[in-house]
Amino acid sequence: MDDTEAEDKFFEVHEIVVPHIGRVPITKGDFHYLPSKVKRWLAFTVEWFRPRCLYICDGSQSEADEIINKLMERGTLTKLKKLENCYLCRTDPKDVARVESKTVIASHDKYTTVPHVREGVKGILGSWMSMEDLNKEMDKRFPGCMAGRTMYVIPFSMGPLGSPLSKIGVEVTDSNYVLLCMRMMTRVSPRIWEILGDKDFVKCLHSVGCPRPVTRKVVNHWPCNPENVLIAHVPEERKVKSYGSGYGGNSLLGKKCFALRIASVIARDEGWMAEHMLIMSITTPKGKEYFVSAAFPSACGKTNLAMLNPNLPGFKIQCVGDDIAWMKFNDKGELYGINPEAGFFGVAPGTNYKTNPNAMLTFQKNSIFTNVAETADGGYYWEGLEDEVDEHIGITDWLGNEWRRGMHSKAAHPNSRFTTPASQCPIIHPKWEDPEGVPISAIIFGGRRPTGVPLVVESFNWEHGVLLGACVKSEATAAAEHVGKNIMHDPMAMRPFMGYNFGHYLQHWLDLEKPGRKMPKIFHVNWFRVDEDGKFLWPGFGDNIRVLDWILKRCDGTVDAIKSPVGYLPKKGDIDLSGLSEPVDWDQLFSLPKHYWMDDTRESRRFLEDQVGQDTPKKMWELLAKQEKEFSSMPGRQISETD
Ligand code: OXD
Ligand code: MN
Repeated sequence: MDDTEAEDKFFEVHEIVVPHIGRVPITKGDFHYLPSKVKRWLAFTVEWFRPRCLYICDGSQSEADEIINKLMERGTLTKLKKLENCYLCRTDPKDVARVESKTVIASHDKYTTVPHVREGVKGILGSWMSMEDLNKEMDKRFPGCMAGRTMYVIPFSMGPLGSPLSKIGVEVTDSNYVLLCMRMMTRVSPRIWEILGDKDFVKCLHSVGCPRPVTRKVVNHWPCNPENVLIAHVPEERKVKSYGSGYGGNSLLGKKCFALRIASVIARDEGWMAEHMLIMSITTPKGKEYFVSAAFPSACGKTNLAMLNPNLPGFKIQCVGDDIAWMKFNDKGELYGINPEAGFFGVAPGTNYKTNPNAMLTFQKNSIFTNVAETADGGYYWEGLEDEVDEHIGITDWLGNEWRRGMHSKAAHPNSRFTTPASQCPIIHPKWEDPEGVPISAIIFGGRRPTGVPLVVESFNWEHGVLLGACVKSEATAAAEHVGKNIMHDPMAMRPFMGYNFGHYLQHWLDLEKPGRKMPKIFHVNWFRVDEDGKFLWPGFGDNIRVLDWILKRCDGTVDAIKSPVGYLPKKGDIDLSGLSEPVDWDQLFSLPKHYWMDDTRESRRFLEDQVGQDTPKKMWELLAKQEKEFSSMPGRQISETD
């Protein structure tokens, strides 16, 4: 510390002087307390973005109240009178989901980021941009992008403050909606500055891309710049640069950008895992508790599973996290996981007291609802609430138009969301913020697979589990810009969130298996199989506990299973079906139609050849070849002898 710095400690600094710009006022916070690395980075960013002023956030309730009042005055937020401290936000209808087509990873060497795809094939496992191109693109966008606006500086921790598994980031943004959501989704606190000291942090730059005077029409008081959206990651520099969108994963940079794309690279370098997974605990009627993590592509009901209301007596579920898991083997070789987030950013449509009562109870207060419909008495509405909201009440849809049931249009946008603090969840696990994390007994993959794929299958071993994860597919989702019902590959449920070459990622998973480590068992589940008439074969939701029960018994080794070419299947009767309101067709649920699987195995091979090419670990080819051989030597049309 030099003399002037020492003197400065005695008074607050209310402005900074930046080269080429001059004095920039600091309307909140004290620049003194920032670590010098942060100060330097901010000074540089201010020079680049040219905000009107700086606002250093502390994550406090009074700060949130101040911002909420401002956003209500402006019309960005509307208070939902029926609930306590809850708000509705309608975005520009052009800014409603993650924009995967404009999401890139930049690196010096292309193949550290994306695999060698087959010539002529468009890669879907990450989109690479050269550092030069990224700099050029950002130079078209970032200079002066915050002119006339406040630059909010948000210090945040992913994971409990000070946990050895947590990581720190700082986001600068010109969106105060982002600030409100970040303080729910991450831990925003001035303590971060102390914890950070002179260590490195993930640098998150975000602008809605609407400098003043605004030259484009602002819709719904939601500034954005959809034509020029770019969400870029530079894992080598631990940086995220996001421009043009204020929505969800595009702008709450702690979530997909940091906790998955950047963190997956950190995890590879440091020998742990950053995954698109929930973490939940299941306590059996005998009082034994297990933790499992589960990866599903977006909008497959991960939040519902994480907060499951079990339909079997005596079971208790508690939620640790609903979207992202950071997991690391400890010195004893046990896998421990934390939820790096502090809130839930859940898909609203389909959520109701039947499908997810715990989520409903979580967001009754202190929550923000984005792009849902509003009822005339100041409540929320979306598809799925038909039985829970008075049918005579007036409804205004997410676009602000009068809406009536039976209309062709949707009341809420299919990707409308609730943002709510995890601490409010009635079944949040007491250890959800334990700095050590929780021990993971099983990893579950799944997807929406209408045909062919059994309700549950257990991998033969860790390596085979990696193959099961690599072959995850699902129907397309509204969480991003995809439309239609096509089945998309979403390996490890990480397709949109990979921070580095997917082949190297598979190898990283394989390398995690080491002598002395207790590898969790790996499973694949499918709640979404349908019969010839398109009717679901499995009731799902609270009845999924029946499948979890079998999974735990397999972890304990208390039930046998049947070996099939795709893994171990339950023996008939080993999944508890007692008390189901309708009988289930076990044989159909577990059948492995031979031709379907011959095609599917070939298709998986083709996918890896096309998309991962020479980067695919050899083990994957061996396992696929074995599977193919076993199916082709199988007699008959279908393998369904599960009893
Ligand atoms: C999410 C997603 O928002 O996966 O969680 O898209
Ligand atoms: Mn997700």
